[in-house]
Amino acid sequence: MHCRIIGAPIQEGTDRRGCDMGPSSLRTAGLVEALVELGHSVADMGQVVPTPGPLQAHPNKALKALPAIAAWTAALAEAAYQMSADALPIFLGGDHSMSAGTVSGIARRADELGKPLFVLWLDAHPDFHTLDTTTSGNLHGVPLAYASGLSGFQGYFPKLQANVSPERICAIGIRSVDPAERVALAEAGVVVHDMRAIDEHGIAPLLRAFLERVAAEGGMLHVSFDVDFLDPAIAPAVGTTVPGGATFREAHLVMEMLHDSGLVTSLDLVELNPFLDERGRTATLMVDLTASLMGRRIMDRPTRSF
Ligand code: Z70
Ligand code: MN
Ligand code: MN
Ligand code: MN
Repeated sequence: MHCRIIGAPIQEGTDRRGCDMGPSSLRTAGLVEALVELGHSVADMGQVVPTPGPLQAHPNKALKALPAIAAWTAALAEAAYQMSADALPIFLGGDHSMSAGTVSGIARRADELGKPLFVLWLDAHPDFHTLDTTTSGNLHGVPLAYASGLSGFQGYFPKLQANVSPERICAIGIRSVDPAERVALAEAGVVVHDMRAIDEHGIAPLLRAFLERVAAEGGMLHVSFDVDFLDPAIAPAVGTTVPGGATFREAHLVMEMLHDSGLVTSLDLVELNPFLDERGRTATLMVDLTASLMGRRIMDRPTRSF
């Protein structure tokens, strides 16, 4: 597999500073080396630079850094479109507002190829606010709603060239949802597997059902991995820790199943805040999980089914 690494040192989407060091930390933890070791060819494309556009004031006074996030979104959507032409792009955040750009750019690529795009959202949060419903004003809370084509972004964020259909989104690990998001997720038809569902059924059957849908429709699959999907006990380097997250073993299992499916076409690694890390522990875990997604295994298996 040919992989492209793209850094997006964006941190204006969150109150907590330090996410802009995420790409450096993931590189330092050996991301490129891990991929090469697995036999992949890797091109590190460096960092994306935001492209500012025309500004417009928004009536929601809570919104923070709207012009900056719009500028990042424009640049990242273009980068995601370009970088997905001939490779598997891996986007290094940066806070999760990064995915407004990456998912919409990949959606444009999928549209051009005539393939349905599916998104696996691994996160404690659904990030499904619109510019009107967010009360914190932190724009890492809106990327999935924007990329789904929800209304209210027109004139403030870059015009969407393509969107992901909300019913082709599967969110796993969810355990912190605001009231407006709960309503919007249900209306849009996003498939949400919260922590209770994981506890009741186990994470494997939930993921398997989704992967079977992606395979049946011949879709592309974008995986957006927020560090806070993981339990804070194993992944402390994130600004918004929420107790009760995915375990080490659940997370590796998800990555291994994704690998065996052969369906993943792009990946976000977001919200790593090295300023909060313990000697690179979380960064190293994110690199190890990426390695599992890209083919690292404990033992060879008789079949490669998922
Ligand atoms: C909350 C808000 C959020 C990520 C926190 C939290 C949003 N729903 N997203 N961390 N990645 O402020 O809108
Ligand atoms: Mn998130
Ligand atoms: Mn989150
Ligand atoms: Mn966050």
